[in-house]
Amino acid sequence: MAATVKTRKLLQFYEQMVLIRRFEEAAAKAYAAGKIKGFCHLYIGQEAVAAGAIGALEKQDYVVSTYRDHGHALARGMSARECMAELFGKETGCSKGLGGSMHFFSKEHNFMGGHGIVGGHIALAAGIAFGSRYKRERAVTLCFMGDGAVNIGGFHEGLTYAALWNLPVVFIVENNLYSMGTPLYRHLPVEDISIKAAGYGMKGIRIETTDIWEFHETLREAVNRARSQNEPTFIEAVTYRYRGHSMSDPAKYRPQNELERKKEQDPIDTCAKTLLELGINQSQLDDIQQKVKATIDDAVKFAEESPFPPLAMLHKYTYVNP
Ligand SMILES: Cc1ncc(C[n+]2csc(CCOP(=O)(O)OP(=O)(O)O)c2C)c(N)n1
Ligand SMILES: [Mg+2]
Repeated sequence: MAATVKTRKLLQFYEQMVLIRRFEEAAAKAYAAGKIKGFCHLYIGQEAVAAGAIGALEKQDYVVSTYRDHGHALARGMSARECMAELFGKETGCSKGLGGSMHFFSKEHNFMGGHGIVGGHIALAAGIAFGSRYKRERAVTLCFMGDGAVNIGGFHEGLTYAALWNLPVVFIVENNLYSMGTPLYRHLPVEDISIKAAGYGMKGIRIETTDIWEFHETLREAVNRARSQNEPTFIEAVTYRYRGHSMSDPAKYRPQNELERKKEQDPIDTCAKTLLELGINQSQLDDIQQKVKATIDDAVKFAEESPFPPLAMLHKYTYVNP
């Protein structure tokens, strides 16, 4: 790929990752101020996975996410306004204020949740991929999950059918080394999760990097395979979350210095370094930071000023209205 194309794409990735991080920092602040209720799981540290993977998709493709979904939604192009308003429980939110942090949805962006049940969405992703193959849409479904999801029944069901029926889907395990406070070695008998793919006759790839370009290239190949050959792929992205599992977790279970060591390989810093090497000036990166700050300030103001949904909405989406 020509250097200029790479630079342009990397600049986009840089902006997206900064957007996700600033969004999450603003969410943490609003949560501490009591403006966001319920669960709230932040994505800080994992930004390269969302941006690098979703950056390989086309408009008609689908994304299915977990309860740690803010970064995926933003990378998919959902606005900071509609995402922040959803966290605040406001009517202008992407799920009309009824879903909250764990249940972001957008029909416009083919963003199919936001799911609170660990692993419950994996068979759903296979179903969406089945639907788009059946309708010959040439659409690929990208399904994110955590390392804690791979022991769940839904994982087995989803991967079995994806492989058996040659579905255009890419499964990505974001292995951030912990399920809540439980480290990987206490809930999985293997360290390399990607080897599970062999049991389904599926291609398995393990990638451990905070270099978004390297990750993106891997994803592009997998997405192409799904689109052109209906061949599913199972990818393990080894990553790290900087914050606790949710806002109520002080994350005291980490070994000493682990967080500091991981931060030395920060995905945003790594991307900035590559961009500087490619000839981008620091002032261009500063401009992006300023632009993102304005976007986030605006999103918070929008969320604060938006109305709560009226009481009459309470049951509106409980049943399908013919
Ligand atoms: C079926 C089910 N069991 C338990 C829970 C409670 N729970 C919520 S998140 C979580 C840990 C999942 O960790 P992982 O899949 O590694 O994702 P991460 O939070 O690290 O992104 C658990 C056990 C749940 N939501 N659903
Ligand atoms: Mg995890």
